[in-house]
Amino acid sequence: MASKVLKTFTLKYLQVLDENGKCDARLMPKLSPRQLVELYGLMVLARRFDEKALSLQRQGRIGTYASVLGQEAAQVGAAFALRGSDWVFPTYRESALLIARNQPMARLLQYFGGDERGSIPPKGVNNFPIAIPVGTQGLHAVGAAIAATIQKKKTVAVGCLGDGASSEGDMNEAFNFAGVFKAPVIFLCQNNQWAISVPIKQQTAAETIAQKAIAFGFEGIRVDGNDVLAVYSATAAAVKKAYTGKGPTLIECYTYRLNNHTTSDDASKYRSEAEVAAWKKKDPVARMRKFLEGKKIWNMKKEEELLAKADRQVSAAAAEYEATPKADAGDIFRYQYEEMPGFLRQQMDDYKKLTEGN
Ligand SMILES: Cc1ncc(C[n+]2csc(CCOP(=O)(O)OP(=O)(O)O)c2C)c(N)n1
Ligand SMILES: [Mg+2]
Repeated sequence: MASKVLKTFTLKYLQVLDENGKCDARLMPKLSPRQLVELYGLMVLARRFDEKALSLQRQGRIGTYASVLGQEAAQVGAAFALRGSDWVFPTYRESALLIARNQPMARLLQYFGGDERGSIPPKGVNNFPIAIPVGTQGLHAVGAAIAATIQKKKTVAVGCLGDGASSEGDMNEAFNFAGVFKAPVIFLCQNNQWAISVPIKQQTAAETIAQKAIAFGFEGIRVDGNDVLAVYSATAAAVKKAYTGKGPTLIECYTYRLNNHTTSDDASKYRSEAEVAAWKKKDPVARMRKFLEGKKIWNMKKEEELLAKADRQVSAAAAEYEATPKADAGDIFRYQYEEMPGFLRQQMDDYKKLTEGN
């Protein structure tokens, strides 16, 4: 008989910038002043896009939209560590990630306007189409990562997930496959504390999401998801690991969804104003701005120029979207059967009548 400790585990947490924009110089990633400003610019652009998308939805010009407010650092920081040839598998809440991955903003609006052609990535950039089913992105990413290994390509695949998605069977199967096959994959989890109205405490009894990786035999790390430099650093390390055959990483970005779940939700029904106010103080964009100002590479004039430029870019994207001919509504019904059955034709005709003129 024996009673002994077989294994003990530790879990890393990474924060480079604190809430006041003060950095820990020892943890600072090697980025030039130009790159630091670029990171900030991308977060600002994503935030302006988000505001525009919400307003277009209110005007009935796009469909349901999932705001990225508060999660810009988690997405921009991760994207910045990737190459165009790496694969990303986004959920519906990845506008900032996709903008930082050069997905044209007009196409993002087109997608949220119900037109799948908006999913087409720019040449040479492997952005997979947004998938709405929660938890599917992990399996897609692992599949792509294993395929890349077979093809001997130096590629990492990033599967996006939320705290809610970490409970899905699909995602846990993806973790398992990734571990067993040492797949060059990164699970980029944005723990934004809520899965619609389900808080993290009801989602899992685990203290962190990062620790779930340990059970599957690979590394998990929690980072301050409102710190763009921490997310960049952790992702860059995970990319390096994947490229050198050392397998998967689960990165838990500890962050917060400042807005409603989507434009169809009212979060004030299930969470307190005090909670939201506390997280507003940790704003990722303001934090990076303070850091840049502290380094004397940012000032009011540069800020004004950046905001004006972002507004111009977003307005141009909205205008381009509005000027793009709408998809034929019948496309929803086509391509399912070689010959369209009568009941589907009837639905198509009814739908067309309903949407005519819109
Ligand atoms: C398989 C599946 N089940 C349920 C839904 C409905 N649904 C949409 S978003 C969501 C919550 C997801 O929460 P989380 O993974 O934390 O992502 P977040 O929305 O917070 O970014 C649910 C249950 C869905 N889209 N797909
Ligand atoms: Mg969530």
